[in-house]
Amino acid sequence: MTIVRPYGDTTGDGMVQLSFTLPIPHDKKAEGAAVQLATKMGLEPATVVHAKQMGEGFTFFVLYGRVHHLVDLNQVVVAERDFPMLTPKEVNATIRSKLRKRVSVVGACIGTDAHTVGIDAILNLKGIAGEKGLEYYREFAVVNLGAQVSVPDLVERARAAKADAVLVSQVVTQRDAHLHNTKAMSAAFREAFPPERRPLLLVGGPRFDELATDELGVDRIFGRGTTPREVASYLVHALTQRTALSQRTALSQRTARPEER
Ligand code: B12
Repeated sequence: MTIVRPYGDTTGDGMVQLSFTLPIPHDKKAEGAAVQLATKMGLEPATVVHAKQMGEGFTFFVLYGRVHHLVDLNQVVVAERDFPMLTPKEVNATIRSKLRKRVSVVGACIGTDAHTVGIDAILNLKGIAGEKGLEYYREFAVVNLGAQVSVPDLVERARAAKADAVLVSQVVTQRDAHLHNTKAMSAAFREAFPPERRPLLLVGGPRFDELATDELGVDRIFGRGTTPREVASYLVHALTQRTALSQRTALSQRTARPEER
């Protein structure tokens, strides 16, 4: 089955639930306004199932209604995982055999963002979802700079730690802060390092589009529900590929005939 539609009470009935806030006090007219908005968005018929005033002059709504849209699964584009998931043991063994040095990782929340729980979940020993963070892996050397780190500081700390990878978390998305901060961060690293020496740039947070790597100038974007093992597996994959590429380049330069050099 490649065409699907939402399900509420009976299979394929098209029923969905939608929530939003309007900047008006809660009364009958506000509920009518909510229905009007939902109808314009394609819910037909739309019903208010929950409305609650949130402070003065704002109302939060939940509406339930039918949409007629179909989803074509053949046209769904997502960032598929294109690297193998490794166990911690395999990660450590691959680093030892293929990279032959510990992998230096520097992480931070940048800008004014103080939401450190996400980056801590990935880096700290404690980890998340039953998985230990990167500090648990013998072959990762982890520096976690915590909250509200400026981009120039991050660049300097990455340089001092000879970082192979920089992991940045951005949770606050107000006025697209996460996008602006990430672009500023990737531009600063590109300016500060020659391409072959620039650390891998990973950014994560619950509201990123994982397909936006080119636009943001980063190597990989990790979204909601990321686990440390996924990040460790990606790092091993990307760094071993990078090392293999630079070894091939060095070899071809050495074996090139003098007139080609
Ligand atoms: C806890 C929390 C706080 C705590 C943060 C404590 C701390 N040390 O982190 C405190 C109370 C300080 C706080 C403050 C604020 N908060 Co707050 N906070 C939350 C809350 C409830 C949970 C966030 C969280 O911890 N999630 C759990 C972690 C594990 O999930 P995660 O961050 O998504 O991380 C995972 C993935 O995204 C990914 N990941 C994340 N980063 C990275 C990085 C890399 C490199 C990788 C690989 C992966 C990765 O992996 C993680 C593990 O799976 C959310 C609401 C919510 N329910 O989500 C609001 C929320 C994030 N906060 C919000 C706001 C507005 C604020 C304040 C501005 C409020 C205010 N007016 O003061 C301040 C801002 C402070 C600041 N300067 O940043 C809004 C953000 C809205 C927006 N989209 O911009 C939210 C969504 C609440 C809301 N609905 O309004 N907050």
